[in-house]
Amino acid sequence: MSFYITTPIYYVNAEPHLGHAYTTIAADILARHMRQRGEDVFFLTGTDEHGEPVAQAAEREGISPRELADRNSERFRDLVARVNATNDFFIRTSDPQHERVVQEVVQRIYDNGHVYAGTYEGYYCPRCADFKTEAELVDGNKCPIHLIVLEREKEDNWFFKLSAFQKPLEELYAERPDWVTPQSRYNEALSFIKQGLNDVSLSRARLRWGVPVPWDTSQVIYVWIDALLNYYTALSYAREGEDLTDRYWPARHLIGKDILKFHAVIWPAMLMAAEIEVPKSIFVHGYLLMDEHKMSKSLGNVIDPFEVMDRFGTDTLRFYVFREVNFGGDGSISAAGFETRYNAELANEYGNLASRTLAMIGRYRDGVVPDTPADEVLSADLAGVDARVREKLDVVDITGALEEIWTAVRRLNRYVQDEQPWKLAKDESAADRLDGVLYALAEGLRFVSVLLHPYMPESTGKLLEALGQPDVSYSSAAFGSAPGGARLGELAPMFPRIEPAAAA
Ligand code: ME8
Repeated sequence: MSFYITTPIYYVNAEPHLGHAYTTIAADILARHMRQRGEDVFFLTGTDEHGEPVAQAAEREGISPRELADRNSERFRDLVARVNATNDFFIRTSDPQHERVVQEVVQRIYDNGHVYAGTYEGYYCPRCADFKTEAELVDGNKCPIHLIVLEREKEDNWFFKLSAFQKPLEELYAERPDWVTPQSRYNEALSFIKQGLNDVSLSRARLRWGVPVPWDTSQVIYVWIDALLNYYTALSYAREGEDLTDRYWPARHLIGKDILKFHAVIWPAMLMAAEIEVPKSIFVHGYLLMDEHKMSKSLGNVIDPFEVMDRFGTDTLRFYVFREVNFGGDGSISAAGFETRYNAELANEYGNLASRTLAMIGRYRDGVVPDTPADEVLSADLAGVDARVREKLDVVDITGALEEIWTAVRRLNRYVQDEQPWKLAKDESAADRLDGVLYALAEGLRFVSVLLHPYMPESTGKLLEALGQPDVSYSSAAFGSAPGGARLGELAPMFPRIEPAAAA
């Protein structure tokens, strides 16, 4: 089966921050997990480069939009590599191949009779690139997200007949109750639709930085129409000489809740208008907060993900954000929180389990994992963890799946405490028992590491190598399935404790 997963494409009006890394890592965890299961995965991310958000930021910096886009797109590409994301393609909406397919699809929407010339009169936020109703404004006439004063605009442009899709959208929501999750976001989108849909501008008359409207090149296509189409256009040119659309479309989208309306209302209507199948699903996550405020470049309270990774490593970042904040909801993160979880969970629990296990097999069995059957009690306790992780990740419960795995990590540490292998080692008559305990520990460590692999690919990869068991396929995630007899390799300390003073 194919599994096509996407992140939003990020605006290049500023440098990436931790919020961007968050969605990209989430998509990567799902992509890696599905590859473990042998699915045919395609993972897309990229940058959104047209429209006022970028044009105005470039103007403020005194450079051209293209220069700004080139510079910041590269930073997003660096971030993707640095968080260890295994994306299959990185799209830029300034790619000529993207622009061509955008024009084709928009032309089809026009030919199908869903576009008309009209006049937009109302408020527009250039940072959101979004038309705002009066009810949405705060403090008189400020954007509710960016808190900047909005001007009333009047502009002749092309309109997309979103209102004509009210009924088809309601039907879509009725037929597919889990096409937007979590449920609260489904309810939010549906109630927005039920309030009655207004037509939306499909083009901008005053802006030059964008894709020209094919039948009226004096205007550019509205940036959201251009951007949403990235999910579709990418498949047509991501592989040279090959069109992947039939193989992977429709997509599963991961987005933040800030862009729900575009993805859950406008996007499916556009696709219906162009006679293209709507997405398989949309999962909407919450905000990473700093001191209870959304982390965002406009509020200036962003954490630099590169700095975090310099200090704690990539795997720690990948672990921490999903452990600390329940994926789907909002949650606060902090430097102190990073440090606490790093020491308490990665250093003391997982790292310690690994180093103790390897050290004991080294000391008591010359570095060779004993070949004995798995401990039955432990087997019973770990049975079903792999199935539950899989079920949770099938519904994008990234935090819930991690909690399942972590319960198993803790169970293994308790096993060490209960069995006290260092005592068994002193008793000749307990040699068989010690074999059993050491095998169970090596096997338990292997088992949790295969499950953890999508979250922390680098450290689990090294550990599995050291265990002589590099297979990360999901079918190998069965406790007791790998035979003993492997000779252990070297492993540098995985998560050395950070002393608070040194970390400050
Ligand atoms: O909206 N917490 O781009 P953008 C969690 N170009 N996630 C966050 C976050 C936070 N504090 N801040 C940002 C755009 N994100 C458009 C999208 S898609 C066709 C076009 C993440 O650069 C989250 O995924 O503002 C959010 O939806 C996205 O970054 C917005 O990125």
